[in-house]
Amino acid sequence: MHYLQKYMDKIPNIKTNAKTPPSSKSNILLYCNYYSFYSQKVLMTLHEKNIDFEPLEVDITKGEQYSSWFLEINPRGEIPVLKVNNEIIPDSTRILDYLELYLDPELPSLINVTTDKKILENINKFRDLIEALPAGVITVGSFFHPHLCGSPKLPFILPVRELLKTGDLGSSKNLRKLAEENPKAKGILLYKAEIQDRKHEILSNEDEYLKVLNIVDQVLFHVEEQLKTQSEGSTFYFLVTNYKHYK
Ligand SMILES: N[C@@H](CCC(=O)N[C@@H](CS)C(=O)NCC(=O)O)C(=O)O
Repeated sequence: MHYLQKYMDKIPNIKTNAKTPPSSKSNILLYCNYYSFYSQKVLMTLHEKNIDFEPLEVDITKGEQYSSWFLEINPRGEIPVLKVNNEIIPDSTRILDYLELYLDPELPSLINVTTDKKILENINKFRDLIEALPAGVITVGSFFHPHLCGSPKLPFILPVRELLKTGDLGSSKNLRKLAEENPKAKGILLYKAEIQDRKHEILSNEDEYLKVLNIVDQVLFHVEEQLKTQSEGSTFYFLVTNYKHYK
């Protein structure tokens, strides 16, 4: 079973028209896309913590993240975004911290699982290492250099890869155009266009892309080394040693 399937199966109704304000039963909404790495982190956390929420799918392959209604919510035009009542929380890392620290102290902890400072430091060290990996560069770069990668995984079938490649090539130009059309988001979109140019330089150049892959390799080496020090028995849970509540 795909590791996401258990989370996706729980999603009752995928809403595709996020423009329509939901007549929501829940006061927690997640603007997301099920194939986005950053959205997946948040979706898993919401499910692991058993939080009642409503997912609203934003179609990033069609550029829905740059619709004016979405730029009002997040001027960066990025998912995931969490909305709790009228509070907007963008960025997966901020969302995870919000869910862990502020939403409801009664909810099961996923990060602050212990008072042991050494274990917490270790959790945060790996969190930082993994968060620093540029997921978009890694993914889109693999479409430019297929010989460096294994077989692509769903949803990255050839038409999707081609679509995302073309999207990447025109992305900074689009961002600059959008910046002119959306005065409120202008500064952030222009900044994003600059970053996009830099990202494109890296991912389209084989030597530069190989440097990124080497960093991924080093990070995953550390993760594997850590996992080797832990038993895979009933107390095994990612990077946490002997966290007994996860069986
Ligand atoms: N730092 C952000 C990154 C979010 C991000 O890059 N999301 C991607 C989807 S995986 C996105 O929305 N891309 C659309 C775009 O930038 O145009 C986070 O952690 O949430």
